[in-house]
Amino acid sequence: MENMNEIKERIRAMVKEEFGISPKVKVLAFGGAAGKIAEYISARKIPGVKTIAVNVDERVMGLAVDKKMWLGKEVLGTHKDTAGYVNVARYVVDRSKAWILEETNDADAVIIIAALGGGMGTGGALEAMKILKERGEKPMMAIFVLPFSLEASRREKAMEALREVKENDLGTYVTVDSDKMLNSPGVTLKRAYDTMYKEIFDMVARVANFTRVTIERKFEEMYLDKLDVIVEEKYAELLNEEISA
Ligand SMILES: Nc1nc2c(ncn2[C@@H]2O[C@H](COP(=O)(O)OP(=O)(O)OP(=O)(O)O)[C@@H](O)[C@H]2O)c(=O)[nH]1
Ligand SMILES: [Mg+2]
Repeated sequence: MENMNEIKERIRAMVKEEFGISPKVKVLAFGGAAGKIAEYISARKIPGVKTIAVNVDERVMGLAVDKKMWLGKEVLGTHKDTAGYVNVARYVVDRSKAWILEETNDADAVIIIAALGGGMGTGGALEAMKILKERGEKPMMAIFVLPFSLEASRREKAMEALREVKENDLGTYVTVDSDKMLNSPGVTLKRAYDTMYKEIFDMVARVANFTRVTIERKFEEMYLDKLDVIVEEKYAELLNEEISA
């Protein structure tokens, strides 16, 4: 009896997989620091999560993530970076609007990650949120790393970006403050960054899990009776094969 239920449970899982209801969460990481965070997430594999690093900096191509987007060559020419100019990043990302929409089209949820304060992180994230908000309908959230207060002008740029997100209601976001790392003196910067990356990883994992549960629930509501019938049929088929073998 136990065994039968176990087999049916397994068939159930397989049927669901055939229906393609495994969730797809796409993480868009803008800028250099976010690229490193994307690598951290990618190395630890969360089922259903795809990491995409986006930058105008060619070094994005060297990252170990699921996908890399090197944008802006046509705008920047031989310049290697936005040189901190948020508007340059915004312009480049706005030109890549079609790509952003296409890339996120099949996602059940989108997570934007950026360390605010630089050009690409700040401008890229803001512009992408604007693009995704315009399309609407898709769950989206942002995870922002705030620069150290010591980086005064970067910190100011980051706060300005948060104000813009709030005022224009660009989307839900959470912040992870670099200053927090200063609370544990004696800890190396590498260790401190690792703790921060882990915190962000956990957030992404929670979103992925929530997305999976939501999709499964919706699927079960739609197919509940049918699913049971299919499972019974497959189970009977298996039994028959067993008997005739
Ligand atoms: N967590 C983490 N934060 C970093 C790292 N390097 C820089 N930062 C922080 O992230 C902020 C933004 O830096 P980047 O992401 O490198 O900048 P960017 O978005 O690539 O900007 P541009 O190069 O100007 O286009 C900085 O102000 C730092 O506070 C890193 O290795 N890890
Ligand atoms: Mg950079």
